[in-house]
Amino acid sequence: MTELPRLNASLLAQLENVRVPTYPRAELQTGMVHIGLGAFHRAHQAIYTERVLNGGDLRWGTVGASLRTTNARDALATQDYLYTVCARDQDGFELQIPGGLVNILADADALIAAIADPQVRVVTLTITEKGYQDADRAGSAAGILALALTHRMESRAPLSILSCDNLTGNGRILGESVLALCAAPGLASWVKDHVAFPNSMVDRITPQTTAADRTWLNTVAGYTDASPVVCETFSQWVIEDDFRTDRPEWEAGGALLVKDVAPYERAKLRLLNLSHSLLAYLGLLKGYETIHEAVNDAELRGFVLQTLDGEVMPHLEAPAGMDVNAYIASILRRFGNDAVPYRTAQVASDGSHKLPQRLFPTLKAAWAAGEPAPRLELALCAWLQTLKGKAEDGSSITYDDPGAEPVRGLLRTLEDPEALVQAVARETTLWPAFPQDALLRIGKTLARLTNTGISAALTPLLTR
Ligand code: CS2
Repeated sequence: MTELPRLNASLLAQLENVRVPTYPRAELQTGMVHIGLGAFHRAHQAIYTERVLNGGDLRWGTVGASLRTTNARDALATQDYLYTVCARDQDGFELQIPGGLVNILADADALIAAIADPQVRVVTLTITEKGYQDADRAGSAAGILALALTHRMESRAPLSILSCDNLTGNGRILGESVLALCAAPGLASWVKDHVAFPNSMVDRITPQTTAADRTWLNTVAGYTDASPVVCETFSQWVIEDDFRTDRPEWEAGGALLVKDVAPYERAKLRLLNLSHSLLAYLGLLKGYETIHEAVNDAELRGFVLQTLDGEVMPHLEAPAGMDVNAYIASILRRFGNDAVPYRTAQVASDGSHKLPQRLFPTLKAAWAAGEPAPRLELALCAWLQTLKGKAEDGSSITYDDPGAEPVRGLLRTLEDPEALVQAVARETTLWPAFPQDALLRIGKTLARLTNTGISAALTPLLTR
């Protein structure tokens, strides 16, 4: 067998059935910095930018930064920063190699210098929900941005900083964190006037790349790529039209520029991401490894639909003109895409940071309106139950959520579900002040889930 060539710039001209850059990469200028060079950025924002570059505006080459690991840099530097985006569904796949990435930085000082460069006008970020919690830590994204902005103030170079994470008001939250760190004289007021933090809503299901993905790509593409990304074909990006600089014309790639992102963000988090989390926690308890298996379980699917319909939609102000039922149907269809397997454990990870975005606002709205929310309360219990680490068939559940450590600590000593719920509320900072009557109900639901198992707990909540 002949050895497959490795992806790099010299290979591009020979590739068939792969979309490659149509512009001269050597002429790219660096106009953007991206912080957090994971699979999601590469499958999402980078593809919108690629459309702009293919359209001939070469001012938007991207310097990426990946500070937590050097994996991305190690893999991509030897491929001339090229990688394959494989968009797949049941009907087939499409391959594209975007060319907009021009360098990858792996240390904070180099990143600060890159953001300080006046030629850069836009910074984008995908740092996950967690990245916004430790905002005041030195070395956090907000800390790095605040330092870089000191230099930009000296060179009088405005900047637009665009958050692309799954948080309501992501740009506003980031802006507040950065401003709180702007201690240098005059910096805070300069930033208020010259730096924009638009909100944005991002959507494309992009699991972590697996070894199986890499092997599959090698066979279908005829070259090896150490760092491909596999994602669904669907993609959406809604951006608040509030920049202090010029920016790539992402509309050309299908992005929607709007005055107010909030309704889109809320709908996505409370419908799509909530359903994802429901399927992840309930699915893990039922022993499912992937979201597509979980969504094809009639009981779980019914539960998700009835939760959205009966307990989420009544408290949701959807974007004008949005057909919410069609949106929900499309979510479930997308989750069923087994060509892009998404692990329940990946969605479950960092629930301590995700649930406050996806679940708590609706729970609070329901409680405030005096309306019952038994399914949402059960969802919270399912999360607690997975932290005990055992599926119903006795197999172990493991996923990453350092933020949930205080709950794991309580679980080591507290057996009684009702006492556990009270202790989580009293002794940890994971939940905002939940009303006592709700805590009592949640305790009872957790007891039922523990004693009778998941199907028996779900059945009374499923109306026919
Ligand atoms: C998922 C999201 O892993 C998760 O928590 O719910 O990453 C989801 O796939 C994306 O938000 C889809 O755009």
